[in-house]
Amino acid sequence: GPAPESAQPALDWLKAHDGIFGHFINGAWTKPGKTFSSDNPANGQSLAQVSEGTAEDVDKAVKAARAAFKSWSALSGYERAKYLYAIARLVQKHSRLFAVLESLDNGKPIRESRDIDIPLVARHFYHHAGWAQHRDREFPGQVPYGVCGQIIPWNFPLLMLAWKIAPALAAGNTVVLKPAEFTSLTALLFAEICEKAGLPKGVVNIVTGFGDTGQAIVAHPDIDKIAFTGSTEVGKAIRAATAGTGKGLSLELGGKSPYIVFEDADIDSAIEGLVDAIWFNQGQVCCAGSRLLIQESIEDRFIAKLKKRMASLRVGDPLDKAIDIGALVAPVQVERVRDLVKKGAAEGAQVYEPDFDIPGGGCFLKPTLITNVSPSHTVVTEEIFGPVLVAMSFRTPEEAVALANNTRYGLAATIWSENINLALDIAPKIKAGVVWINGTNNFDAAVGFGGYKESGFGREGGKEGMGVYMKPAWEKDLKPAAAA
Ligand code: TXE
Repeated sequence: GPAPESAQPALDWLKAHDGIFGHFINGAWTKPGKTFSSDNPANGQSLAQVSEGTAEDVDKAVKAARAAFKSWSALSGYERAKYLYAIARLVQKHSRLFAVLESLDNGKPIRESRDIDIPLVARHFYHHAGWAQHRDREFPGQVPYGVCGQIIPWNFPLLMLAWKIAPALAAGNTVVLKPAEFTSLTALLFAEICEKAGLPKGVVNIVTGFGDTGQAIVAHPDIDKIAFTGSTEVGKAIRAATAGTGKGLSLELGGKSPYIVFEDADIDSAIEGLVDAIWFNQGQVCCAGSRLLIQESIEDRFIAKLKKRMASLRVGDPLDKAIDIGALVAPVQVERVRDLVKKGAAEGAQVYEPDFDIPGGGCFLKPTLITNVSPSHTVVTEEIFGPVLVAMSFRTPEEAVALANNTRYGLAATIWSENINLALDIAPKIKAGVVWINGTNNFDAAVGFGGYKESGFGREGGKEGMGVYMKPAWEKDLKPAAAA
């Protein structure tokens, strides 16, 4: 196969920073404080030391963002757009470095970081440069919140940063963003991009750290809005912590999305879609099609084909361009996934893994299929967030809808059928933020993405996503009591 992608550009960049990072606050790097290691999950080696953000660090960042808000929000939309365009172009210019750094830090296949994550990041900033200019016409009587605290997960580190920062800036807010502790590095590289783009100091502040740093952001009295993507558990805690404070809030949480295949589906396409739905990014995707619902009449044939396809998936070094599945983000995530699969087996499920070797010494797992389950089984109800598909069958479209909706989540769904009338009849009956028909994982910066039920609320992308960063002008001078 082709030679693996070279890690060198990323290693050189880390070396240029002596492998240790402070926070990016008010347009400058702070002196590193107490640090922790950011590891490469493919081999366990440390990539860099990253600082643990304290409440004082967060406070400094909020003060910088508050000071910057006045002039940033007073710029014309056209002027704000120029910065967003500049950021987009710089992300493209440094896309190889970003992609390699992302794959080293997160474990995702280089093909995905290079062809999906990083291009979508650039696309997101380009798209929102347009929104900066259309804001006042499309949102009459609305103003930006002010300072936004943004907390993001590790599964799409730079892309989740783009989903948060691009609309916030386009609307005229300033931000304090905390990347996930496993994957801080591309956020820190992004800080450099902001410098290169000439973004006024304090508009974007990056504070690294663990959950307690996130808590300090959520608790800070001078933050006007919190945006969070991560686990449902932490999302609930954040909602409780912000209740009654007057802070705005949007949450993008977990999922257990159904992938429904009807008997008249194009089976080969449905199987390729399924590979993308559940094995893309090692299954660490909030909208992963993790619950296969298959019509009983084709169940045996479909499962046999699926197993064959699973046996041809290649698990290996994330920088190897020929692999399909890289490393999970961290040992703790591997353990979480293994525990859930064990629980499934203990509850009587059948667990299938293809018979091939995977690399040792890293966070690698085989693609896994779980069958012989009932709706109450843990593996059916819980988000696994790993390369594990759970399959169940149905007889009628009504039963498919009932099974699809039998979840506390509501983020995404996929329907596969050659009968478009059937697909269009089913789609609106499924309570999910997005329903894909004969396709899956289709994202665009112009389309709002988000959930129902325990998958959260608020949308990211498009006009709906912009709306999440604006509030009625009459609220402008109202302050939460704690900040008054
Ligand atoms: O998430 P956390 P974890 C799900 C997935 C996964 C599970 C656990 O099922 O297996 O969550 O992952 C910060 N206040 N998803 O533990 O803890 C944290 O530092 C404020 C689905 O990594 O929610 C990180 O920056 N912030 C999800 C971010 O929250 C806190 C993606 C997410 O971490 C905090 C990730 C606190 N009390 C996990 N505690 C998706 N929807 O895509 C932690 N954080």
